[in-house]
Amino acid sequence: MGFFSAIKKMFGGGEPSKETGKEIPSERPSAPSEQPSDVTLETDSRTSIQASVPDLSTSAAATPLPAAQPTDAKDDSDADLTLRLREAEPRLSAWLAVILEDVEEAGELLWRRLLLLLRSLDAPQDEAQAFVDEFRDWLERMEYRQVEEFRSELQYRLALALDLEDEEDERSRLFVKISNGLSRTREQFTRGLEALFAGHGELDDAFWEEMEELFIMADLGYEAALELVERLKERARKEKVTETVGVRKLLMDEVEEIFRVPRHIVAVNPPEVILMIGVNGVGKTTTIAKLAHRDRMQGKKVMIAAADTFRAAAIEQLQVWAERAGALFHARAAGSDPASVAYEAMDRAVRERVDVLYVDTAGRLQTKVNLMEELSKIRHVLGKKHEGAPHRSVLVIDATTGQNALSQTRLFKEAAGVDELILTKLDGTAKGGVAIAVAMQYHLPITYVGLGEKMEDLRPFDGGDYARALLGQNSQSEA
Ligand SMILES: Nc1nc2c(ncn2[C@@H]2O[C@H](COP(=O)(O)OP(=O)(O)OP(=O)(O)O)[C@@H](O)[C@H]2O)c(=O)[nH]1
Ligand SMILES: [Mg+2]
Repeated sequence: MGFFSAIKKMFGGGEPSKETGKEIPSERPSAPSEQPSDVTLETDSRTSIQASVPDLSTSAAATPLPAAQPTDAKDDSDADLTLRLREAEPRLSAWLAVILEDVEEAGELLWRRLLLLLRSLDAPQDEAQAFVDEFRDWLERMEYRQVEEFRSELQYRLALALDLEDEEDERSRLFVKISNGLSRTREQFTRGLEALFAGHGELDDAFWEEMEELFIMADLGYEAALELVERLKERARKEKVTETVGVRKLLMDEVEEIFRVPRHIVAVNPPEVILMIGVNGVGKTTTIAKLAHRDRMQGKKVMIAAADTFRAAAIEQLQVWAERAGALFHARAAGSDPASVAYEAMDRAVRERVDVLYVDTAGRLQTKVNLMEELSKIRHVLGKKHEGAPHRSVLVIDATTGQNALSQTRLFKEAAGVDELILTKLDGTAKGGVAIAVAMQYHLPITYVGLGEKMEDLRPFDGGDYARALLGQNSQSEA
């Protein structure tokens, strides 16, 4: 749950509350505080704390803050801003528009406004301050100054913290992102489809054959292409579609259906343990960092274990990411036994009452046999230390590898077990069609997609959005 989720209650479902501070629950989860890497934290991030209900008329008496100083809330401009926030549409983007008005770059004005926004939304002061401090540190590390450089990340962080990711606003932002990421795939695919529809009026054998070729070219592979055409024929028969133009809708429905793989729900006894697997260079480490970032923004306590002990540089890379995300980190020197690292990390994660443990694994072992043996050893020790662990084995696949994704999935599924897939590097590839093939052949859910190298570029996968983005529909409104 987002740590400012109380605001949902305030603004939930309709008119913004005109009486800020009146409909506030007395308890809420505490904010994620900065967790320096490799430091034992005694606090449990799930502990509820007593809310200190801010009263803007008296908050001048608030404790002074270490970094960005809150302004005197009696200040006229602040009162005016608070009023405008209350009057704004109860949507994140609307609130953001209000506080970013006249703000061009990072600085005191921005920190003040952010604190004001968070406090107006009844975030306890220390949580608001932690949010602002973390964000300011991040901007410094990234060397971003202009609002346009960080607006999107700021909105993403607020959405996660406020538990507003399902909001329509965020969903359409995600759709635009997926749609942009898939533009090259779509371009190729829709051009082929248009030509196909233009060249044939009726659903005859020649039409279906050409469609099959088109699917093969879109990186579905032979088997999946064949199967997809069969399914479309069946749909056309059932729905009595006889003209080629009607096939677009059938295709959209079918693709959406393919992605509707039931998600496996496992009863989790915390810490939830997630094992990241996949071949060399697909994006395992980066994806762990992005997932950890999401979890941290949602107030979870996270640990990352470097069970990729193959190169010293890989361990250092992971440590840097862990620090950036504010996650605990567990590693041993390069060349150590990966299973021992996993075992120790598991032990520590239980003792330190971590919510989520990510185990990063190597992608580059000399032989497949080695890789698979090592993975099963890691799985074994995790399960020995903590019942049910790993709760999820996530196979990371690089979308740019196209057809190769299919053989990787088969190999890992057979040898190591795979519960779900994350598809990375969808931005800019023309091979996004491979997602269909993998989901169709292996009946595995795709849970997230990587749409770029930034922290906010990992987003939950939505089959419907993906189908629409792939097949050239520009809006999700018709959904
Ligand atoms: N454009 C783009 N690049 C990505 C994405 N995900 C990861 N990358 C990049 O891919 C490269 C490899 O990422 P890593 O996370 O190191 O991959 P890995 O699987 O851990 O690699 P090994 O540990 O060597 O097996 C990095 O340069 C990442 O920035 C994505 O979604 N889009
Ligand atoms: Mg790695």
